[in-house]
Amino acid sequence: MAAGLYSVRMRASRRSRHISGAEGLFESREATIAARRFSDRAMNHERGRPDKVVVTIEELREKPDHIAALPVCTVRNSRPSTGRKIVSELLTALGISSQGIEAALEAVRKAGHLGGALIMNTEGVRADPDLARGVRVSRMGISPVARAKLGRMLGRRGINNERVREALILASKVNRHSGIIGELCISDDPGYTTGYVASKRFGYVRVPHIKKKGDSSGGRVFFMYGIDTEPIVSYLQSRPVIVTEVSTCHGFRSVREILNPSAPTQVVRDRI
Ligand code: WAQ
Ligand code: MG
Repeated sequence: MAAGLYSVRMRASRRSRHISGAEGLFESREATIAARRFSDRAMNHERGRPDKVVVTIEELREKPDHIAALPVCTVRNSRPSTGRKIVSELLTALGISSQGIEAALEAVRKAGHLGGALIMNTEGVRADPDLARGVRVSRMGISPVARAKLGRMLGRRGINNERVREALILASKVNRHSGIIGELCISDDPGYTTGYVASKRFGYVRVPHIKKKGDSSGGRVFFMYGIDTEPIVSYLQSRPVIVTEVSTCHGFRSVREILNPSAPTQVVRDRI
Protein backbone atom coordinates (compact mmCIF):
# COMPACT_ATOMS: atom_id res chain seq x y z
CA MET A 1 0.00 0.00 0.00
CA ALA A 2 2.08 2.93 -1.16
CA ALA A 3 1.19 4.66 -4.41
CA GLY A 4 -2.33 5.59 -5.48
CA LEU A 5 -3.77 6.00 -2.00
CA TYR A 6 -6.62 8.35 -1.25
CA SER A 7 -7.61 10.10 1.93
CA VAL A 8 -11.40 9.89 2.30
CA ARG A 9 -12.93 12.19 4.91
CA MET A 10 -16.49 12.99 5.93
CA ARG A 11 -17.85 15.80 8.10
CA ALA A 12 -21.54 16.17 8.89
CA SER A 13 -23.03 19.15 10.70
CA ARG A 14 -26.28 20.95 11.44
CA ARG A 15 -26.27 24.73 11.82
CA SER A 16 -22.47 24.49 11.85
CA ARG A 17 -22.46 22.16 14.85
CA HIS A 18 -20.58 18.91 14.34
CA ILE A 19 -22.70 15.74 14.17
CA SER A 20 -20.35 13.06 12.90
CA GLY A 21 -17.14 12.52 10.99
CA ALA A 22 -15.02 9.72 9.58
CA GLU A 23 -11.71 9.28 7.85
CA GLY A 24 -9.55 6.61 6.27
CA LEU A 25 -6.93 5.84 3.61
CA PHE A 26 -7.95 3.66 0.70
CA GLU A 27 -6.90 2.45 -2.72
CA SER A 28 -8.94 4.02 -5.52
CA ARG A 29 -11.60 1.32 -5.89
CA GLU A 30 -12.19 1.13 -2.15
CA ALA A 31 -12.20 4.92 -1.85
CA THR A 32 -15.49 5.15 -3.75
CA ILE A 33 -17.05 2.50 -1.53
CA ALA A 34 -15.75 4.21 1.62
CA ALA A 35 -17.10 7.59 0.49
CA ARG A 36 -20.53 6.07 -0.01
CA ARG A 37 -20.40 4.28 3.34
CA PHE A 38 -19.34 7.48 5.10
CA SER A 39 -22.15 9.50 3.53
CA ASP A 40 -24.69 6.80 4.49
CA ARG A 41 -23.36 7.00 8.02
CA ALA A 42 -23.67 10.78 8.03
CA MET A 43 -27.30 10.71 6.84
CA ASN A 44 -28.36 8.08 9.38
CA HIS A 45 -26.61 9.16 12.56
CA GLU A 46 -28.05 8.80 16.03
CA ARG A 47 -26.90 12.34 16.91
CA GLY A 48 -29.27 13.80 14.35
CA ARG A 49 -29.91 14.70 10.73
CA PRO A 50 -27.26 16.92 9.17
CA ASP A 51 -28.00 19.95 6.98
CA LYS A 52 -24.53 19.69 5.45
CA VAL A 53 -22.32 16.71 4.64
CA VAL A 54 -18.90 17.17 3.10
CA VAL A 55 -17.10 14.14 1.71
CA THR A 56 -13.56 14.70 0.46
CA ILE A 57 -11.55 12.27 -1.65
CA GLU A 58 -7.99 13.42 -2.02
CA GLU A 59 -4.98 11.62 -3.45
CA LEU A 60 -2.03 11.40 -1.07
CA ARG A 61 1.08 13.21 -2.22
CA GLU A 62 3.26 11.82 0.55
CA LYS A 63 4.20 8.21 1.20
CA PRO A 64 2.57 7.06 4.44
CA ASP A 65 4.48 5.94 7.53
CA HIS A 66 3.87 2.35 8.53
CA ILE A 67 3.04 1.79 12.17
CA ALA A 68 1.85 -0.93 14.56
CA ALA A 69 -1.52 -0.73 16.29
CA LEU A 70 -1.45 -0.31 20.07
CA PRO A 71 -2.19 -3.42 22.13
CA VAL A 72 -5.79 -3.56 23.33
CA CYS A 73 -7.34 -4.50 26.66
CA THR A 74 -10.54 -3.83 28.59
CA VAL A 75 -10.97 -2.89 32.24
CA ARG A 76 -13.90 -4.40 34.09
CA ASN A 77 -16.24 -1.58 35.05
CA SER A 78 -19.97 -1.15 35.49
CA ARG A 79 -20.53 2.48 36.58
CA PRO A 80 -19.51 5.97 35.42
CA SER A 81 -18.20 6.90 38.90
CA THR A 82 -15.76 3.98 39.03
CA GLY A 83 -14.98 4.53 35.34
CA ARG A 84 -13.78 8.05 36.13
CA LYS A 85 -11.65 6.63 38.93
CA ILE A 86 -10.02 4.15 36.51
CA VAL A 87 -9.38 6.95 34.02
CA SER A 88 -7.82 9.05 36.80
CA GLU A 89 -5.52 6.23 37.91
CA LEU A 90 -4.28 5.64 34.37
CA LEU A 91 -3.75 9.34 33.64
CA THR A 92 -2.01 9.89 36.99
CA ALA A 93 0.38 7.06 36.15
CA LEU A 94 1.11 8.84 32.86
CA GLY A 95 2.11 12.00 34.75
CA ILE A 96 -1.02 14.12 34.33
CA SER A 97 -1.72 16.28 37.41
CA SER A 98 -5.00 15.91 39.30
CA GLN A 99 -5.93 19.39 38.09
CA GLY A 100 -5.21 18.29 34.52
CA ILE A 101 -7.37 15.19 34.92
CA GLU A 102 -10.26 17.20 36.37
CA ALA A 103 -10.00 19.74 33.55
CA ALA A 104 -9.92 16.98 30.92
CA LEU A 105 -12.87 15.07 32.35
CA GLU A 106 -14.86 18.28 32.50
CA ALA A 107 -13.88 19.55 29.04
CA VAL A 108 -14.19 16.24 27.23
CA ARG A 109 -17.92 16.13 27.98
CA LYS A 110 -18.47 19.45 26.23
CA ALA A 111 -16.24 18.81 23.25
CA GLY A 112 -18.39 16.70 20.95
CA HIS A 113 -19.90 19.52 18.90
CA LEU A 114 -16.41 20.83 18.06
CA GLY A 115 -15.70 17.81 15.91
CA GLY A 116 -12.03 17.93 16.80
CA ALA A 117 -9.97 16.90 19.81
CA LEU A 118 -8.65 19.19 22.53
CA ILE A 119 -4.93 19.25 23.21
CA MET A 120 -3.91 19.87 26.83
CA ASN A 121 -0.67 19.99 28.78
CA THR A 122 -0.19 17.96 31.97
CA GLU A 123 -1.88 20.74 33.98
CA GLY A 124 -5.01 20.71 31.82
CA VAL A 125 -4.29 23.96 29.97
CA ARG A 126 -5.64 23.94 26.41
CA ALA A 127 -2.87 24.15 23.81
CA ASP A 128 -4.55 23.63 20.42
CA PRO A 129 -4.75 26.70 18.19
CA ASP A 130 -8.45 26.79 17.27
CA LEU A 131 -10.52 26.74 20.47
CA ALA A 132 -13.79 26.59 18.54
CA ARG A 133 -12.87 23.52 16.48
CA GLY A 134 -10.13 21.54 18.19
CA VAL A 135 -7.85 19.40 16.04
CA ARG A 136 -9.23 16.82 13.65
CA VAL A 137 -6.88 13.86 13.10
CA SER A 138 -6.99 12.51 9.58
CA ARG A 139 -4.98 10.64 6.97
CA MET A 140 -4.81 7.38 8.90
CA GLY A 141 -5.76 3.93 7.72
CA ILE A 142 -4.99 0.23 7.88
CA SER A 143 -3.62 -2.15 5.24
CA PRO A 144 -5.92 -4.97 4.07
CA VAL A 145 -3.65 -7.62 5.61
CA ALA A 146 -3.49 -5.86 8.99
CA ARG A 147 -7.26 -5.26 8.86
CA ALA A 148 -7.90 -8.98 8.46
CA LYS A 149 -5.53 -9.86 11.32
CA LEU A 150 -6.99 -7.18 13.55
CA GLY A 151 -10.50 -8.38 12.75
CA ARG A 152 -9.59 -11.91 13.84
CA MET A 153 -7.96 -10.74 17.06
CA LEU A 154 -10.78 -8.39 18.03
CA GLY A 155 -13.29 -11.05 16.96
CA ARG A 156 -11.94 -13.46 19.58
CA ARG A 157 -12.84 -10.86 22.19
CA GLY A 158 -16.23 -10.11 20.64
CA ILE A 159 -15.31 -6.53 19.78
CA ASN A 160 -14.65 -6.67 16.04
CA ASN A 161 -16.66 -3.71 14.79
CA GLU A 162 -15.94 -0.61 12.79
CA ARG A 163 -16.12 1.71 15.78
CA VAL A 164 -13.42 -0.13 17.72
CA ARG A 165 -11.21 -0.52 14.63
CA GLU A 166 -11.49 3.17 13.72
CA ALA A 167 -10.80 4.33 17.29
CA LEU A 168 -7.80 2.01 17.58
CA ILE A 169 -6.34 3.26 14.29
CA LEU A 170 -6.79 6.88 15.40
CA ALA A 171 -5.27 6.24 18.85
CA SER A 172 -2.34 4.35 17.30
CA LYS A 173 -1.55 7.29 15.04
CA VAL A 174 -1.95 9.93 17.75
CA ASN A 175 -0.02 8.17 20.49
CA ARG A 176 2.91 7.29 18.33
CA HIS A 177 4.04 10.94 18.28
CA SER A 178 6.87 11.56 20.74
CA GLY A 179 5.21 14.75 21.99
CA ILE A 180 1.98 13.00 22.97
CA ILE A 181 1.64 11.49 26.46
CA GLY A 182 -1.77 9.91 26.15
CA GLU A 183 -5.38 10.28 25.10
CA LEU A 184 -8.77 10.25 26.78
CA CYS A 185 -11.81 9.44 24.63
CA ILE A 186 -15.51 9.34 25.41
CA SER A 187 -17.88 8.82 22.49
CA ASP A 188 -20.40 11.60 21.94
CA ASP A 189 -22.95 9.08 20.66
CA PRO A 190 -25.76 8.64 23.22
CA GLY A 191 -25.93 4.89 22.62
CA TYR A 192 -22.22 4.16 23.07
CA THR A 193 -20.88 4.18 26.61
CA THR A 194 -17.40 2.61 26.33
CA GLY A 195 -14.49 5.06 26.32
CA TYR A 196 -10.72 4.57 26.47
CA VAL A 197 -7.40 5.87 27.67
CA ALA A 198 -4.63 5.27 25.15
CA SER A 199 -0.88 5.74 25.50
CA LYS A 200 2.42 4.28 24.31
CA ARG A 201 2.99 3.01 27.82
CA PHE A 202 -0.25 1.16 28.55
CA GLY A 203 -1.72 0.69 25.07
CA TYR A 204 -5.39 1.10 24.23
CA VAL A 205 -7.29 0.57 27.48
CA ARG A 206 -11.08 0.34 27.07
CA VAL A 207 -13.26 1.55 29.92
CA PRO A 208 -16.89 0.35 29.66
CA HIS A 209 -19.70 2.43 31.20
CA ILE A 210 -17.67 5.61 31.31
CA LYS A 211 -20.97 7.46 30.90
CA LYS A 212 -24.68 6.71 31.17
CA LYS A 213 -26.68 5.45 28.21
CA GLY A 214 -28.58 8.29 26.50
CA ASP A 215 -25.91 10.87 27.34
CA SER A 216 -24.73 12.57 24.15
CA SER A 217 -21.74 14.38 25.68
CA GLY A 218 -18.26 13.22 24.76
CA GLY A 219 -15.05 14.12 23.01
CA ARG A 220 -11.31 13.56 22.92
CA VAL A 221 -8.36 15.07 24.77
CA PHE A 222 -4.73 14.54 23.77
CA PHE A 223 -2.16 15.29 26.45
CA MET A 224 1.17 16.71 25.34
CA TYR A 225 4.59 17.44 26.82
CA GLY A 226 5.95 20.98 26.64
CA ILE A 227 4.48 23.87 24.68
CA ASP A 228 5.45 23.24 21.06
CA THR A 229 2.00 22.42 19.67
CA GLU A 230 2.57 23.25 15.99
CA PRO A 231 4.53 20.11 14.95
CA ILE A 232 2.03 17.91 16.77
CA VAL A 233 -0.97 19.53 15.09
CA SER A 234 0.69 19.29 11.71
CA TYR A 235 1.46 15.58 12.26
CA LEU A 236 -2.09 14.82 13.45
CA GLN A 237 -3.80 16.60 10.56
CA SER A 238 -1.49 15.96 7.66
CA ARG A 239 0.97 13.12 8.05
CA PRO A 240 -0.36 9.96 6.38
CA VAL A 241 -0.01 6.92 8.60
CA ILE A 242 -1.00 3.33 7.91
CA VAL A 243 -1.33 0.54 10.44
CA THR A 244 0.46 -2.44 8.91
CA GLU A 245 1.01 -4.47 12.08
CA VAL A 246 -1.25 -5.38 14.92
CA SER A 247 -0.39 -6.11 18.57
CA THR A 248 -1.97 -8.27 21.24
CA CYS A 249 -5.66 -8.02 22.05
CA HIS A 250 -6.17 -9.00 25.68
CA GLY A 251 -9.50 -9.65 27.31
CA PHE A 252 -10.23 -8.06 30.67
CA ARG A 253 -7.30 -6.78 32.74
CA SER A 254 -7.31 -5.05 36.09
CA VAL A 255 -5.87 -1.55 36.46
CA ARG A 256 -3.20 -3.07 38.69
CA GLU A 257 -2.12 -5.49 35.95
CA ILE A 258 -2.01 -2.63 33.46
CA LEU A 259 0.01 -0.31 35.70
CA ASN A 260 2.40 -3.05 36.78
CA PRO A 261 3.45 -4.93 33.67
CA SER A 262 5.68 -7.32 35.64
CA ALA A 263 2.54 -8.85 37.19
CA PRO A 264 2.33 -12.59 36.43
CA THR A 265 -0.59 -12.49 33.97
CA GLN A 266 1.41 -10.44 31.50
CA VAL A 267 1.55 -10.81 27.78
CA VAL A 268 1.28 -13.95 25.84
CA ARG A 269 1.87 -12.64 22.35
CA ASP A 270 -0.80 -13.90 19.98
CA ARG A 271 0.58 -15.88 17.07
CA ILE A 272 -1.26 -14.95 13.92
N1 WAQ B 1 -9.90 13.73 15.24
C1 WAQ B 1 -10.08 14.38 16.39
N2 WAQ B 1 -11.13 14.20 17.19
C2 WAQ B 1 -12.03 13.31 16.80
C3 WAQ B 1 -11.92 12.56 15.61
C4 WAQ B 1 -10.78 12.80 14.80
N3 WAQ B 1 -10.58 12.16 13.66
N4 WAQ B 1 -12.99 11.75 15.50
C5 WAQ B 1 -13.75 11.99 16.58
N5 WAQ B 1 -13.18 12.93 17.37
C6 WAQ B 1 -13.67 13.47 18.62
C7 WAQ B 1 -14.88 14.36 18.37
O1 WAQ B 1 -14.88 15.42 19.31
C8 WAQ B 1 -16.02 13.44 18.66
O2 WAQ B 1 -17.12 14.18 19.09
C9 WAQ B 1 -15.44 12.57 19.77
O3 WAQ B 1 -14.07 12.44 19.47
C10 WAQ B 1 -16.07 11.21 19.88
O4 WAQ B 1 -16.05 10.60 18.60
O5 WAQ B 1 -13.02 0.41 22.00
O6 WAQ B 1 -17.17 6.43 18.93
O7 WAQ B 1 -16.70 8.94 16.90
O8 WAQ B 1 -15.19 0.24 22.30
O9 WAQ B 1 -18.23 9.41 18.93
C11 WAQ B 1 -14.24 4.61 21.51
C12 WAQ B 1 -14.35 3.27 22.16
C13 WAQ B 1 -15.42 5.03 20.68
C14 WAQ B 1 -14.38 2.16 21.16
C15 WAQ B 1 -15.12 6.38 20.19
O10 WAQ B 1 -15.99 8.31 19.23
C16 WAQ B 1 -14.19 0.85 21.87
C17 WAQ B 1 -16.20 7.01 19.39
P1 WAQ B 1 -16.84 9.29 18.34
MG1 MG C 1 -19.62 10.32 17.58
